[in-house]
Amino acid sequence: MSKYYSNRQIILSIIIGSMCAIIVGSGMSLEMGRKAVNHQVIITGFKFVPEELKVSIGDTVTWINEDIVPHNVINNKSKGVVSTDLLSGEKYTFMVKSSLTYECGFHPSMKEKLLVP
Ligand SMILES: [Cu+2]
Repeated sequence: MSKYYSNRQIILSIIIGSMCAIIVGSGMSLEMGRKAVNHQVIITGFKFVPEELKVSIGDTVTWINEDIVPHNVINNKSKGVVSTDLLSGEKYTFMVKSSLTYECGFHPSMKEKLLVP
């Protein structure tokens, strides 16, 4: 009886172990299949250029302020602060976690849309 259970436990652990290996292996191959990309958004003339960007989760976006006035980046919905205040010539890099619209906390008419397909 105890031998039966120990054999059964061995078989179960082999099956579970194999399933875990398959899941981890497929996840790793997906990760290895693509490289994170850095996208640059120039802030100029009170606009984010480009105003709309197709990105993938894990990519980074660098906002570069080329205006002479400060700008920043906040979450359009939550109004949570994403970047530091960017003085002229300063930049800030952010890692994409989802599709979102951003805006400038000082100038809410400035919008930046990051689209994750
Ligand atoms: Cu601004």
